[in-house]
Amino acid sequence: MRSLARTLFLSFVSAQSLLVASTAATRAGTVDVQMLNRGAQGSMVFEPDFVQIAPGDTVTFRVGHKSHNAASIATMVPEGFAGFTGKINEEISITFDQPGLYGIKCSPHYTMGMVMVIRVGDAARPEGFPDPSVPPASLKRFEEILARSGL
Ligand SMILES: [Cu+2]
Repeated sequence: MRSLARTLFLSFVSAQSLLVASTAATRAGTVDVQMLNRGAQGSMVFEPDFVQIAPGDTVTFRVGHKSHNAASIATMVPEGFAGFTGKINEEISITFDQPGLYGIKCSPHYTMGMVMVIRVGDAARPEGFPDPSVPPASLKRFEEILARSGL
């Protein structure tokens, strides 16, 4: 953030929200997700595996461990979303303009349940989310993520 914009931004936020923002290690509009062999939720995970953002925010997928990628699941994105497929070990940044729920997978570890959910705006859980035809381990993890997130 440039200094003028930062000054303007800082003048509008309270000390408390500043503390929260610095604790979460995020800056406005961007969220980092690590692709990991092992994390707090088990093996082969995106961390965090649930991200809540506002329309126009960006998610950056980071190479925490090697041999992963991030790709949208065609049957688990809002209608009209173009979709994306990162290469293995590629750090990609995706900006989400359209409100809704997005299912994201790691292609090589899809059958091992390496998936996550991005919620843009205050969208409700749509019918058919998660897609019941995704690999069983991924379906199980989607249900866990959604239950934990109250969706
Ligand atoms: Cu993976």
